Amino acid sequence: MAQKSSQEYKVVVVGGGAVGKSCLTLQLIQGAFVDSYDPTIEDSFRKQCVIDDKAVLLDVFDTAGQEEYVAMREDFIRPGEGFLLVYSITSKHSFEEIKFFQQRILRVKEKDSFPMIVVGNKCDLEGERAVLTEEGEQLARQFGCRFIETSAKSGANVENAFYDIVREIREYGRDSTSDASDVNGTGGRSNKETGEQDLDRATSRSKCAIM
Ligand SMILES: Nc1nc2c(ncn2[C@@H]2O[C@H](COP(=O)(O)OP(=O)(O)OP(=O)(O)O)[C@@H](O)[C@H]2O)c(=O)[nH]1
Ligand SMILES: [Mg+2]
Repeated sequence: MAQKSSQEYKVVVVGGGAVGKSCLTLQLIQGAFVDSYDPTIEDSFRKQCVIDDKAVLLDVFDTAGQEEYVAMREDFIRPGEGFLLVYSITSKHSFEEIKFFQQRILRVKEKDSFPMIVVGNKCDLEGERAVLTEEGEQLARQFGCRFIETSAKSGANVENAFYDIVREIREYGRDSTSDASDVNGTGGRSNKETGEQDLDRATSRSKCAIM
């Protein structure tokens, strides 16, 4: 019998300029960090992973944060099945910006909810923190999605952020077929209910291999 191929997930990384979208993507794909800043126009990567014992092919789209390249964004939003809404914990402005991205995604998708995760990056820069963890949690709760703080520099929680969005996509797929009354597509879960347990689940049951 032919071997069952991996389920493919199209994950899109969005957020303002210089919040660390490319570094998060690079850290996931190559396990590396670069200090220099080179604004993205568009990039995409693929990685084979095992998430919760299931083989997965992650298609990661790294989008432009800089205003001059924003026209490209809709081309990424349309095929996207799940979104990382990334801000930098050192920038209140970037935190405010993800509200705009959330709205934009829902508008393009013509949905009241869609798989997303709020990602507070640069958590290694605690001394420069401008957005409290509680503010991130609160916004994620408002969006009805998971929240995670990451550091593309140290690698902290980077895999968990990408794995959690895959979990959101799976749950959204299940909910939309099994429970049409669940309008926010979260199975009635609040972020608080899922947060730490999901992290435990991620660390204990997920592993990744570069293709
Ligand atoms: N300390 C620290 N610096 C980071 C982290 N993530 C990214 N950076 C730095 O922040 C700058 C911007 O990172 P990028 O990943 O290029 O940002 P981006 O969001 O892709 O930017 P655009 O492509 O313009 O939208 C670079 O100098 C990175 O080295 C992090 O987790 N910690
Ligand atoms: Mg970039």
